[in-house]
Amino acid sequence: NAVECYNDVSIPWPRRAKKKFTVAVEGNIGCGKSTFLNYFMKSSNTEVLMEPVNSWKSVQGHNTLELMYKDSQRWSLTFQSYVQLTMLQNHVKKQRKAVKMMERSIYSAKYCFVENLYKNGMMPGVDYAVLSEWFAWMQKSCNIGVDLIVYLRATPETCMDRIRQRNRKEESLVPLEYLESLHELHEDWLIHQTKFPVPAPVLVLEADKGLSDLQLDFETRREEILCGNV
Ligand code: DGT
Repeated sequence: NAVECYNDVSIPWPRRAKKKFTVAVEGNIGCGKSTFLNYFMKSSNTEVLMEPVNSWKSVQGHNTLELMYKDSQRWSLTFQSYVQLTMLQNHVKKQRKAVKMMERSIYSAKYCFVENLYKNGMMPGVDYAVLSEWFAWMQKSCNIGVDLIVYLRATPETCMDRIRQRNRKEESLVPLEYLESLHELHEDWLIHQTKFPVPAPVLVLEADKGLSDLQLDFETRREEILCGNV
């Protein structure tokens, strides 16, 4: 049980403190989160929850991601309230393996994306207030904790190149300024840690490098990333 585990010094810390771990993988659009998750998906004790982008593109037949990019003023609240729901569903989903890895979290949806829309005038104050009330209530009432954040830190220019290469239809309208603004919000939240609470320790991986170099880092940091559950 958890207490025995806590006292067993042969089990590496922090696995000793708690048997199951949740890792949230964060970073700008196009920074390489899917590559990271695909890599760790091969670990037998790890379950991976990819971001529900496909469900955002088809909510009872409506593509909310596309609507949000086409007319943010009109559709931001619609989109963000659905993102918040799908993130909550991932947070509370029963964990069967020792490590649960999530692509993004309810935190980056709020602290980076909602904040960005509001700050840049794409979301009215009243919509921001309603989402903030929901978010505060969920923090108090739901089990949305994470144990580690892996921040894939890439420059907006690298992200732009990768977005262009993958050529997702909805993202054809994403300008560099949007990525720059999101980058600053991730940096404020996870590196400077001045703006919003950080819900877990942050492990930073520099993600501008090429895929094979990045995978070497994944391997070197494997034990830290899987919290000792290697
Ligand atoms: P990766 O593997 O690092 O390239 O990850 P992506 O770019 O596939 O995944 P992500 O989460 O950065 O973004 C997927 C798309 O969904 C992208 O167009 C940005 C958008 N998105 C994700 N979460 C939010 C959100 O909370 N609000 C807004 N407005 N857009 C979001």
